Amino acid sequence: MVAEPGGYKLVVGLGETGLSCARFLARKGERFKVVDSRLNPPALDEFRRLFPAVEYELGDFQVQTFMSAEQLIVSPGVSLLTPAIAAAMKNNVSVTGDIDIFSREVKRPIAAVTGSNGKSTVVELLAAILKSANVKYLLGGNLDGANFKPALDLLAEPPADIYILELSSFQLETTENLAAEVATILNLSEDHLDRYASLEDYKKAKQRIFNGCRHVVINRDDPASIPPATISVPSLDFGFSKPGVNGLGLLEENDDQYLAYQFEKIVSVSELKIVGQHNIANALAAIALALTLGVELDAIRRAVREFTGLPHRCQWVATINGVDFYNDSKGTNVGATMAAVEGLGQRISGHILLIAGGVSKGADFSPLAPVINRWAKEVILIGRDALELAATLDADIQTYFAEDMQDAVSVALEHASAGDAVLLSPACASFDMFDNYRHRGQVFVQSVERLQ
Ligand code: UMA
Ligand code: ADP
Repeated sequence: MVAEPGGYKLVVGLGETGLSCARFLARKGERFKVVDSRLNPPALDEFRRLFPAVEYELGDFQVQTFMSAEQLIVSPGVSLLTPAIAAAMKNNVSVTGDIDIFSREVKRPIAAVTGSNGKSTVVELLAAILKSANVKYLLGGNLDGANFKPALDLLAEPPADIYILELSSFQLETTENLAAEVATILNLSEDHLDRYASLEDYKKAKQRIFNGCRHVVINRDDPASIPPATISVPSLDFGFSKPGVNGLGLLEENDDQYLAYQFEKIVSVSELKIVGQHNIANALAAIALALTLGVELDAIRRAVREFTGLPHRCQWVATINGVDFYNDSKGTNVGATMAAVEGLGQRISGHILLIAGGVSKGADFSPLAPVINRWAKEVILIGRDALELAATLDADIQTYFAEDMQDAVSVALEHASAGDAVLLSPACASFDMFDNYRHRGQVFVQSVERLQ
């Protein structure tokens, strides 16, 4: 779209995405303004330093600023239902997001990964596989941690052969035609219901990942991962059953299970350094993506064997008096905590003492109760929605309301026996008590260290 004389693009949000959009627009020599409803958004100082001449508005959104823009570039943290955005859209102002812009600009294939859980693990393992195959890749998008990079910042680097993107439903809402070489929804379970009216709306946002794609990877065990009927492209599937000609799965042999492609064994489950059933699914998904991208099995094998997983995801922290402590602070929704409890429960001789609670994001906690009943002997509750979580647990599950993380780990150790495991997997967001899930995980680790 050609800008009207005096027209401007409006970057909505001044967090990491907004800043990356500003850098991108500046590289392109485009005229833009920035707004953020927060009075002191996180990227403000950096923005002022880099773009002292660019106009910005902070605090309550001014509808006129939105209505007068040529295009809105909306950050993932801002809902399209925000009144100023809705009004501008009604007035035919076009709306885009950083991933949409990325997909129009990039000249090389994209491997795109979304899902409620496992995204970061899968994209990091895929990156490790590409590295082992000497493929030049760049990794970015929603994932944070050591390899955090907003997608548009990837375009400022020398081009890669493959761009791996972790994508959230929020980012996909503003993405029209991603046209990925390969796209996958790893799984779908309740999350972000404070932003979506229903699970169906959340799924619809995720399914936009398939728009214009050339291949798909499907989770046989989760129908929500199947693309809509309008998408008819070659696929590979993965799941826990025996693989067919079209996919990956588990083969049983000599008392061990093997991750396998068709009839070919790749690695045995006992060789994996990542813990739990959910991580077997993650490894199968990453292998399916790599095979779709043409990577040889030898390179895949090497990388999968060596991959140790990411911090804050079912990460072993310490053993005290025969009790293991695991940090799964990234377990921020019910599905994630169910997977972590089940995965760990199956591996230990004793029981789990689960530390959970925080901000529920509108979730229904009830699916957790049967899993907790089966694998846990006590739930230690923290945070704002602790009572709500406690109300869904069976009466015979012991519960304890902790004052803070130190209290939680002390009580857990007091009530645990050798062979048990203490697991922090909150099923909730962290911002009532902590800066983010990483901070929560760090406080857990420090609290455990103080017990020693
Ligand atoms: N916000 C306002 N007013 C504004 C703009 C933002 O109140 O005008 C609030 C939002 O409601 C949100 C927060 O500020 O709570 C951050 O929003 P943002 O869009 O500025 O976020 P960024 O800093 O750009 O970070 C985003 C992703 N965050 C979200 O989608 C909330 C980051 O994912 C991502 O790494 C980054 O872009 C780069 O792509 C984080 C995340 O928590 C890890 N993602 C969610 C998840 O994984 O569950 C979706
Ligand atoms: P995401 O990037 O989607 O948040 P991560 O790989 O960071 O996913 O894992 C976050 C948490 O989700 C983990 O700590 C674990 O509790 C859970 N988890 C990981 N993979 C899966 C999976 N395939 N299915 C269900 N839960 C999972």
